[in-house]
Amino acid sequence: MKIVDAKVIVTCPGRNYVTLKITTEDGLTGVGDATLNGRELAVASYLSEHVCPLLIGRDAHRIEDTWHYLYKGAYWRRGPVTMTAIAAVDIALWDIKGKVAGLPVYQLLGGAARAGVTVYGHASGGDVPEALDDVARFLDAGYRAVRVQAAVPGLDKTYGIRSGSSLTYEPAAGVRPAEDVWDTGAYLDFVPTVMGAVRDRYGFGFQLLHDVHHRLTPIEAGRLGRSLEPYRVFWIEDPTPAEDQAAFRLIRQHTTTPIAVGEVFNSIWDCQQLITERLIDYIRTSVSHTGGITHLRRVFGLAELYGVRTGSHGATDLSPVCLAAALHVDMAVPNFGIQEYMSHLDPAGDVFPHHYSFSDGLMHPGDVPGLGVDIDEDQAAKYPYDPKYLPVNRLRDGTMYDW
Ligand code: CS2
Ligand code: MG
Repeated sequence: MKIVDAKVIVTCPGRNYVTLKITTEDGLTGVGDATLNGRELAVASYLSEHVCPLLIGRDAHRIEDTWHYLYKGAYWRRGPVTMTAIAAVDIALWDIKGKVAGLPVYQLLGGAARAGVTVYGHASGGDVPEALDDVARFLDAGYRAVRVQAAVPGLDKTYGIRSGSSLTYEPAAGVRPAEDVWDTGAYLDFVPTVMGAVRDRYGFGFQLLHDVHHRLTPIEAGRLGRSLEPYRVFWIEDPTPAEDQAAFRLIRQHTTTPIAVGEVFNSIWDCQQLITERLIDYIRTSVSHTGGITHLRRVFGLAELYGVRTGSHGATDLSPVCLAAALHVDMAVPNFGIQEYMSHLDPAGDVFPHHYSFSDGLMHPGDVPGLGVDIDEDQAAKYPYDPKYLPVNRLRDGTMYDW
């Protein structure tokens, strides 16, 4: 089944997305997410200049061979741009294979290992009362897991705080990176009061999560983890810059609070030490930044051997195509943990018609053949690319820091 067309569609329905659409000689199409927040055109160019021409004439059925053709064939290996580009091809080919087989992709991955995919939503607030009220919105909507972020007193801006009436937090804002100020001491003193207030108000009948977003040193992360133990958080996420895998040995010496890492990773080698030394409890690699379904299954398979569960990234900058593919993988993996779900900004739903659904805290990818998501090119054309950058952080003395 030869590939006769492969094109990159860049659109901005509420935020920028990059989508690869592959068409076969039979007229079947498949879509893959190639969005890399703040560096979208790098992946779009990698695909359109260096990958799409090589796909023409290849057999769409040969997913594994195509993966290695693109991975080994690039010579220069790994990295977020390369692995997001390969992911988009891989996801699109699994979409096509599902359509040929007449099955939803999760059936090709071993079938349903659960009734649905437990997801967590993002509650936040400009202060503790606001954050507590926002938690109620998610619990009332049926979520069984809620991530809570609150603005740190004394800081002008804090990661993860939604503004206005939007249901979604969108960090990529300015045409140049906003420069935020960070204060670790203020943060470490404040977060336990937030988690304690949540448990005081709502009890322990749901999973409570928090994203540290790469901002602590290992010993600070140990201190935070220990301070949160009374509140039984489901995980602290990205406590320290994830590339320093050995640093997590120090965190583990100081706390039993579970740790989730991986959204900035793009290959199994990025997380091999964290998994094989059991330095984390959840691996957050996403299907669209980690080489697609083919490679993500390898990461999750390694994690299963070491008792590490999945907890894939699912912020708004991962498109509805990514979410659909993630849900198919989540349905089938044995060591599923949880899936992040931040509803996409309007009018993304007009551009990406989909079959996935949410009910009673669980999501399901749907049972149509393939991924159950598509891109409406006419709608996509209405929303031209709008360059946006993620913020940067500086300490109060101006030192560049992790955002
Ligand atoms: C965050 C993301 O959802 C999360 O866990 O870490 O919002 C992250 O900041 C964005 O995906 C960056 O583009
Ligand atoms: Mg995160």
